[in-house]
Amino acid sequence: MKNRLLSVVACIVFFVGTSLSQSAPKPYGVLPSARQLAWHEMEMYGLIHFTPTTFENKEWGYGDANPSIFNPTEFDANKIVSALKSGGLKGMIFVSKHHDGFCLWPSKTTDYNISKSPFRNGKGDMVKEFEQACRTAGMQFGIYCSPWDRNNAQYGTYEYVKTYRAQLKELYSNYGSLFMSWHDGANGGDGYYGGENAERTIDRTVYYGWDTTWAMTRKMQPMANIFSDVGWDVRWVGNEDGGAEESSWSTFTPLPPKGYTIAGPGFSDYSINPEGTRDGKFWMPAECDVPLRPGWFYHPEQQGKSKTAEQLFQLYLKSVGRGGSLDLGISPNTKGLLDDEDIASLKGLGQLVENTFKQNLAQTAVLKASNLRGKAFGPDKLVDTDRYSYWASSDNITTPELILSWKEDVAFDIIRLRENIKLGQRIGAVEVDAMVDGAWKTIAHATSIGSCRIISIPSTIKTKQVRLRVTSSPVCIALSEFGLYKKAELANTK
Ligand code: FUL
Repeated sequence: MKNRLLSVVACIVFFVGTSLSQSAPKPYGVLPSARQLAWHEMEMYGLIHFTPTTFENKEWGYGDANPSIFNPTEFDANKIVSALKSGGLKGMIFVSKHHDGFCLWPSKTTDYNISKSPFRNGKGDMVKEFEQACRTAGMQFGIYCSPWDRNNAQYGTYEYVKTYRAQLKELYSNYGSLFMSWHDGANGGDGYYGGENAERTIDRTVYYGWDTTWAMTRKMQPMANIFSDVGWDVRWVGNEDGGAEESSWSTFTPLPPKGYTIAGPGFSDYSINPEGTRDGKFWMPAECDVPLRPGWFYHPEQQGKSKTAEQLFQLYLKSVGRGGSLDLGISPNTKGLLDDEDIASLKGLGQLVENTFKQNLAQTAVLKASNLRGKAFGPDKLVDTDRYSYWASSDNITTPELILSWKEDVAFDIIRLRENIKLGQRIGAVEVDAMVDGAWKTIAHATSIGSCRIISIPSTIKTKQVRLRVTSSPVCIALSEFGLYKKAELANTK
């Protein structure tokens, strides 16, 4: 009887112990929403600038261009979208209205819109054409509607803010589910403003009433990430060069500019945006925007100056590889087509990303972890293709190690790490060593892992053993990928 009791107790202890050690780690800090998770998974998308400003060969239209100049006779949204898709981009944001105020859809809010242009004999809706091309290609669609409007006579008054919201309402109502609503902080002051040709200033801290506008965005488009230099979901990286800092945290606490108590679009100290904030108040990862050509709009004199596929791949490493996204500016010419060199660069980028990350060499290694939380969280989860399965350490182990061994040498020059961000951004820093001439040699160091951290190593490493050391973490780890890759070479893209 006593024996039987003892074995029952032992069984209970065993099962409780096992299930405790196998329970998932508690989340850490602020967490991404479903809409942000979906955004992280996209990695790259395009930002299309194409308005009468293209036909004026300017970067900022003044708001006085005659709609009759907008006549792209060879425009085909499907062609542009398929070029983006070949680049590995997963969506596009269409600048539906830029600072010049011209609406690329037949808006009821203003006469300054596409119906007054010769495009499709005044029956066109370019927002619709792009949206449908995206849906057909399996790409996501988003919009940019500039708050600054250099055409509108009422700009600067509350009447205009109502008009702006009505424009957003049209865009949120008629173009399906959007992945992003992109808002810009630029406001240069002067403009046409219904013929006044004047300078108008607004108080950026209150004029647009962003909280009201964005509450409307949430309600009408719950999956749309709100982007701005301090957006609700995604922050501007703080430059237009396409790269975040080496350490770029997905969490962020916005900083008001000197003399202000609050921060918002167009009034924040964005010097902190490239790095974000470790343990920040909000999950607000960085979007790195950069045009493919030198300007956001097409300029014939910039022929031959498009970024090459190799340059774009380097930007991919500095944006997506630092936990953010790459938002690539694409500018059709006056015919409504992309330039051949732009198409070639996009195609090359797509090849480089796809071929580089095709084979994770860590999948062929024997993996040995210094700590196991339980079978459900073993190191094998690091090399499956599920972004959210993960290797976790026990609650009290914050600096575990992993050794990967192969029978033959492997050669790699890129390391990719991912955390299961559903449990927050946990890890503070890692180091990676390779066994070289019988001794461990440190080959890489990184902070801010998050959804994706790519480390590019200047020269190829050949080794039979690699060691990952988590060197700092406030809590146990939840790492979902450890990948070793060899950068691909560019095949002929013509
Ligand atoms: C900026 C704008 O002023 C540029 O014209 C462009 O649209 C860029 C993406 O955002 O702030």
